[in-house]
Amino acid sequence: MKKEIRKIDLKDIGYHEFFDINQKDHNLIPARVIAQYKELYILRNETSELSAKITGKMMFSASSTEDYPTVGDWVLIAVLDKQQALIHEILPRKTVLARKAVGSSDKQIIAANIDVALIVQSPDRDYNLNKFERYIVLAESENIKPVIILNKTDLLSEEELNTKINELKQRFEDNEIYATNIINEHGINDLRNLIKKGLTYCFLGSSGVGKSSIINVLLGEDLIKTGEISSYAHRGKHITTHRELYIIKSGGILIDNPGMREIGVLDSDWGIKNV
Ligand SMILES: Nc1nc2c(ncn2[C@@H]2O[C@H](COP(=O)(O)OP(=O)(O)O)[C@@H](O)[C@H]2O)c(=O)[nH]1
Ligand SMILES: [Mg+2]
Repeated sequence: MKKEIRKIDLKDIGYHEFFDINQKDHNLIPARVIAQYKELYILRNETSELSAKITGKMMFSASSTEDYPTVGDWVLIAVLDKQQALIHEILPRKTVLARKAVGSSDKQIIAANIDVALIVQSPDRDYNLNKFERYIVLAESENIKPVIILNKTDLLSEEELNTKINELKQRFEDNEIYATNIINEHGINDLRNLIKKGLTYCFLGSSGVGKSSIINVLLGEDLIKTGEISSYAHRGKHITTHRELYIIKSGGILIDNPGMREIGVLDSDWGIKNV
C-alpha cells in the first residue's frame, strides 16, 4: 500500500527564516529529517518523503556525532529521483536536545530544532519528581520550553490525582503541567490547544509511560505502534518503517522519543538501557 503524501508548506513542518539566511547553495533544496536508521535518513519536503544518505565529503569531514544529521534537522539536499536524495549539509540548528553519554564526554544528540519538550511520566512507571527535574534542566539548557505531562490519570483516584498535581505545582511552579489519560481522553484537548502550527514538540520520558499513545490520540489515527514492541510494521516500503516525526493536520510537529533505539533510553538514573 502506497502512503498518500499530502502537499505541505515547509513552514508547516517548522521551516523558518533562520534557515534561509544560512542557505548558500541554491541548487540544493531544504528538507527535514523525520527519521534516522543507521546511515539512512528519511526526509520530508513539500511534496514527498525521500530516503537519503550523506555525501562522502560530509562523511569524511565528520568528527563527532554532532556532524551527522539527526531527527528534526533541516538539511540541504540534491534530489536523485522520486524517492532518493543526497544530503549535502546540515543547516545550523536552532536548538539541540542532547545528553552526555555515560562514561564519556561525548554528546549524544537526541533531536534538533525542538521548540517544546513534552516530558511524560505515568504513576505506574517509576514515577519520580527528580526525573522531571532532570529533563527540565536538559531542555532549559538549550532554550527549549519544558512542559510536564502526568499521563494515565485513570489509574489514580481523584484524591491521589489531586495530591500529585499539587506536588507538581509546588515543585515546578514556573512550568505548564498537564494531566492526561487516553482512556477517556482527559486533558487531551488542553494538550491539543498547546500545540501550535509550525512548532516542533518532542516527547520525552521512559518507555511505557504512554508517549506514543498520546501522539496517536493527537493525530487521531493509530499511526504509531504502541506497547512493548515499538518497531513499526512494514508497509511494503522501508521508508515508512521508522518514522519519528509526525505532522498533525492542525499544524504542529510531534517527535516521538527520537533516537532512543540507537542510543538507549533515558532511564531513572540516566544510564543506558538497551531497547
Ligand atoms: N491506563 C492507561 N494506559 C495507558 C495510557 N496511555 C498509555 N497507556 C498504555 O501504556 C502502555 C505503553 O504505552 P506507549 O504509548 O507504548 O508508551 P511509550 O513507550 O511511552 O510510547 C500501552 O499498553 C498503552 O496502552 C493511559 O492514559 N491510561
Ligand atoms: Mg513509544
